[in-house]
Amino acid sequence: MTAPLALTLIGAPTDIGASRLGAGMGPDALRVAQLGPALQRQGGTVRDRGNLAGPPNPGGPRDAATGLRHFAEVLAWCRTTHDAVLQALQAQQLPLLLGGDHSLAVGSISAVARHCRATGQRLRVLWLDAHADFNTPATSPSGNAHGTPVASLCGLGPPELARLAGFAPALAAGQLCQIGLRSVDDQEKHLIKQHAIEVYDMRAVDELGMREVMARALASVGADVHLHVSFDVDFLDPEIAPGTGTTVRGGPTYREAQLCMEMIADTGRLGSLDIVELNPALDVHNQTAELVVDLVESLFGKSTLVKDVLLR
Ligand code: HAR
Ligand code: MN
Ligand code: MN
Ligand code: MN
Repeated sequence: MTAPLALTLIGAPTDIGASRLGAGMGPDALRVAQLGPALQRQGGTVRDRGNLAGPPNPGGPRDAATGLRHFAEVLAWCRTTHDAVLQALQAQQLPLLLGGDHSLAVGSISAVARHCRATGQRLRVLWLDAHADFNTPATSPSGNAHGTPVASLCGLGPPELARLAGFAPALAAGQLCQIGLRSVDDQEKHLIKQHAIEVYDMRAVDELGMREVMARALASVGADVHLHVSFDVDFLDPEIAPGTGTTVRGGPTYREAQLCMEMIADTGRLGSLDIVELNPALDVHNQTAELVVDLVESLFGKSTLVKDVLLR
């Protein structure tokens, strides 16, 4: 993108879809870690529109009707997120959703899908996560909505979520690529196979290396593509990123994560971003938020290449 980036930060302070509390403090942890100034240093103009408002987390068991925990509140947060992200896109802004848990991605990605349909851009979604988030209420072992957003976006599960974009499915299977998976429930594996989702799990990262994984994931990203990145902080190895609710060991290292972000930046097609599942209550001295800011700087073009300095 050649025009200077105009970024909008949208805080969604909720842990409505998770079982552990604390992801609602994610937006402020990112602000404390100086996300806005870091992005400004990458040449963007940054507008922080503050935090969205939504219902508190009532806790409690699954609803009998939907099979999800406090479905009404999840839906309210996703609707509000959808509207804020769509508004930013329509104002030619690049929205950064600061979660909050990953159920919010139904809201953000539905808005991006709607925007792409209106503008004729091709949408590509990179889902960086230890988990597939492909459960439906019927397959979910927990009833937690943060384990279900990919299924909703693929048209499964409660229609109020699946139809948030105004059409369903919001995403065709070919538009989605998942990277970093290492904790996938058996029934999710069946759904991934059935929908022929492009997946690079950690075994693929081990065998191919992050460079080849990203080359494949980004191969179809040309000038007509709007690239959305949905970055679940538990994508990262817990040794470097302890501040998230559902850590799974064996994730990308610092260097692998940097390369992942740099190769996305190199496409110049990043159009929207979710940063989700950061949980400062589980962190030590906000180090995970600081790491995320460091990686997001790379995602927006910060280069540590010696060659780039010499050529400038
Ligand atoms: N698959 C499990 C479930 O559905 C765990 C989901 C883990 N949650 C996340 N999402 N952090 O990425 O409950
Ligand atoms: Mn997730
Ligand atoms: Mn996850
Ligand atoms: Mn766009």
